[in-house]
Amino acid sequence: MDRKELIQKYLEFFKSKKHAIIPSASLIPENDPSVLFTTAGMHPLVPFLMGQKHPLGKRLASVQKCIRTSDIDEVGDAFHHTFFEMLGNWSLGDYFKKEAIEVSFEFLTKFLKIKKEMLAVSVFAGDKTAEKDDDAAGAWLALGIPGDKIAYLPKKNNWWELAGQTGPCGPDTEMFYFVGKGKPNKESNPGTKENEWCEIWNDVFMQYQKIEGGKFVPLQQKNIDTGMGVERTIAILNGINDDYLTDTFLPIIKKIETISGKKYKESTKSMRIIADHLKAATFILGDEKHIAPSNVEQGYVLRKLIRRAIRHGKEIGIEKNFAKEIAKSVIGIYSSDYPELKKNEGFIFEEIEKEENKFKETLEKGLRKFEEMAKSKKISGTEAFLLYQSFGFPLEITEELAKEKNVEFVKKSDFESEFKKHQEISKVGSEKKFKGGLGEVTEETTRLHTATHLLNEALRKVVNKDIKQRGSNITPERLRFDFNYDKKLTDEQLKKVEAEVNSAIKKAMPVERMEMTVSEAVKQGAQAMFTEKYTGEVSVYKIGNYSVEICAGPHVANTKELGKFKIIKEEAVAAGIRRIKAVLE
Ligand code: ALA
Repeated sequence: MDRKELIQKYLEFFKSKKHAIIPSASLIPENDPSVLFTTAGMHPLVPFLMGQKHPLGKRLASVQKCIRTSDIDEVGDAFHHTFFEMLGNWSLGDYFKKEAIEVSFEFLTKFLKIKKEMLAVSVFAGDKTAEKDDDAAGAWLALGIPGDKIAYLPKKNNWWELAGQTGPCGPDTEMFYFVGKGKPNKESNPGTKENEWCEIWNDVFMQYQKIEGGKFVPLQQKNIDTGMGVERTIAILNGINDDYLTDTFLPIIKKIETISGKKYKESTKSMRIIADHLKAATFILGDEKHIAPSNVEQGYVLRKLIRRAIRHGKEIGIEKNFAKEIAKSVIGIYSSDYPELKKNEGFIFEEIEKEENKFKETLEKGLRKFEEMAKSKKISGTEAFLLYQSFGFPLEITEELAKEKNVEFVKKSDFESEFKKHQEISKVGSEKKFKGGLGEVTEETTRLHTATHLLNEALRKVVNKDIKQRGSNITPERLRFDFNYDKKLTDEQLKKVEAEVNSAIKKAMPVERMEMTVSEAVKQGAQAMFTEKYTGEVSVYKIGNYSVEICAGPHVANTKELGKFKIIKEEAVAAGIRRIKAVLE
């Protein structure tokens, strides 16, 4: 069975069980700045698990693109990935534990035709928070899973919540396939012989909410949240104990073999890291949010992934640029299901190659510097920070080099504190940037604020419809506006933008303030910076029929109050981010 067939079977099966199929959401969570990436199919569904009504009903299913950076160190083995696809089905206060387990079992044994003898499960062992899950175990026993194949495990294994967050959570039951030699022994299960079992599916019984302070309170509705890893399931269905040899990876591995002239068998770990990291990078770049490599947030994860892949490319003897070729092969596998990859192909190729060139400039020198530092057989956090700052080595690369060369890492915490200092400096910068100058409300700043909304819209009209605000800062003298765009604006484009704003000003449009929920605002086409967190009603400013934005204000009452708009500067601030400074005369 191949990837497409599994996805199709899963979605059709759940459709037949009256589930509505929902599309994969963006890899960058909407309105949730506390996590960088969508890590599970439930992530976009949090409000609905908390009780909000979903427009498509109480039963949903999807295949969701996910990024999990917590497993980044494990990448290199046969089953761990930073990017993966998750199949999931949800009950929003509809069916619960027994039915969810029965449906999972039916799909595994009847539709995927997995033999019962090859399956084992784990259930929650119980603690102060919730009791031992005898109900789940009972449901498995009733379906014919023998008692010795049911492992009772603690919270660490059988409890699911979004890492580090408050929100819906609960005990779970996990389903495993036997990947040991021959047939499973009587005493083997995921508790006793962990290495013989590969987890393929997780049914979470979401009946609690984790609140501030780490306490758990019952949710008003009992939900089911499940997740099945596409790559792993395909591997076991084909009797291969290696995800990288399934159709989700094989074309990429083959491409790496051709480019390097080496065999997968000999360079397994490096090839897996290259394939995984550049697949994840291609998906992040290809997401509609247009994230480019940088030193903060998602951009930094992207940078780490690309750079680590480039380092491993060098390790297996690749001299020329190769990242773009790998991205092409990723797009080849996935673009029919994720059209955004094809649509953003130009951006993906340009950014991945730019990052590769940039890192290659310092990689050689950085490796020499590392060798020099490593002579003492010790490397310190401060030295690692120097490698980061001067040669662009993310900590993970230095750590990996140290491990490979048997060099001891001492006081790694020094790296973290230096890095934090560095990040705090940029955070202070970004806080200032996002404040929008509201600390100082004067007639001038109010006028410039309204002009910023007009500029935001004008850029989309005149330059590119995908432009989005990435930051703004207003002083009484000028406005500053940051947005995503990967090229310098030409003089002609700048003139057009200026003229567009001035013509909007001349239309003497009224500026109206309204209050509504974020989803209503989005429905009305409101612009919003996704990094902001909104709860409840938000304030929305509408300028005639020209612009709608979620914004705290303040604004003038009519655009005719603005006078003449003039751009004084256009420059780059980071990869893929441009800045315009403008004044009102
Ligand atoms: N949200 C659950 C998981 O990711 C299903 O395992």
